[in-house]
Amino acid sequence: MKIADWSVLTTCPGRNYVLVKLVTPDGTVGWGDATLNGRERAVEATLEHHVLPEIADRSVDRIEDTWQTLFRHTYWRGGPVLNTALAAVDMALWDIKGKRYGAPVYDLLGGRTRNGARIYQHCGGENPEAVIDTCTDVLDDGISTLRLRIDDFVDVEFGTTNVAMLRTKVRDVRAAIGTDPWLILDAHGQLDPAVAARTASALEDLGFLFFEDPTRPEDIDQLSRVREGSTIPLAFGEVYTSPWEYRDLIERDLVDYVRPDVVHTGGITALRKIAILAEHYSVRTAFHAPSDVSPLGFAATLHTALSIPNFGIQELPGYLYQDDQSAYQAEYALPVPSQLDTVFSGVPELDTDDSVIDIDDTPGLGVDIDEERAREYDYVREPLPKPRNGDGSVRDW
Ligand code: GCO
Ligand code: MG
Repeated sequence: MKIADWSVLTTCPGRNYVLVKLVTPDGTVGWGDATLNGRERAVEATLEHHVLPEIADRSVDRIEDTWQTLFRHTYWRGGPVLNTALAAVDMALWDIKGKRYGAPVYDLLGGRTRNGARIYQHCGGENPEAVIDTCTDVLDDGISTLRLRIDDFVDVEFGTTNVAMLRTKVRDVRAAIGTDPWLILDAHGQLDPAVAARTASALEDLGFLFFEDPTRPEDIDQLSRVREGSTIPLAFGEVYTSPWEYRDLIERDLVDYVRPDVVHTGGITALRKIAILAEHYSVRTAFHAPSDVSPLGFAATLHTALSIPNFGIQELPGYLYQDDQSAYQAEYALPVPSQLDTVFSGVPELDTDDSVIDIDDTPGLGVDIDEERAREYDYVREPLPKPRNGDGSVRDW
């Protein structure tokens, strides 16, 4: 069976999503997510001008072979733009395969290894008091793992910060929520290695599931400094765009959780490759999935999460947790995708009482797109944050 037709659909039901549609001669449709936050048009152009014309007429059955050709025959391989385009094709092919065999994708990946995926929720706020209020609300709703963002507690300028102040404020959160819930702290790669190491040991006794992105993604050696002085589990890798970028992290025991994003690392096929390597080193997954991953990409993430043995925890996109809206808006002031359910149907639903999310046995990825509605929401150019230090120099966000 060949790929008979394809199209790219960019929609903005509150925020931008780029979707790829592949169609077989018998009319089976597969959808993939090609959203790269802030650089959507670059992926759209890659798909329209290069990737999709080249795969027309290929067999829809050969997912791995298509992955290999799109990854390796580009010669200048990898990177966020090319691998996001590759990911969308990969997801759409898995969607088609599921529909053709009448099976949910997780069944094609070996079947369920669990009844649901344990999730964590972002808890943001304009100041630490507001963060505590958000945490309390989220816990009241039955979610028991809470992710904090370093900027809500301290100012990180020039890669450094007041670690003692951070500890005091995080301790206040712990005092307010009690001993049971797990915490996650995301430092967004903003800390210099020495400061990251000090932060890790200062937070060690405060009940962290993991400390996320303590240092910059460009140099994983910086993580060994953090590792040496602390036993806090580390999570890393959400900005990486190829399975190969996880190899040293895993083999050198620099992480406890890997955070590949299904959309940016090359789809379900890439997530599987990373998860299998990680399994051999007892490293677990915490797949990246904030609201810049569409419901379709999130479904693809879940199908993978539900079928691997070393799943750890799953990030929840803010749009699946309604009470999250204010916290989400506060975080980077990014838009809330409020008209999402007019475009996407079959989106996985959260069972808050259990802190887990599950997916049903609809064949394929299980998410459908209302193309007509999607076309009503035109692309809106939304620049990414561009923070500066006090002296005007560039600062990470
Ligand atoms: C996370 C992330 C995101 C990123 C976003 C950038 O842990 O989910 O850090 O919220 O900021 O993906 O586009
Ligand atoms: Mg993060």
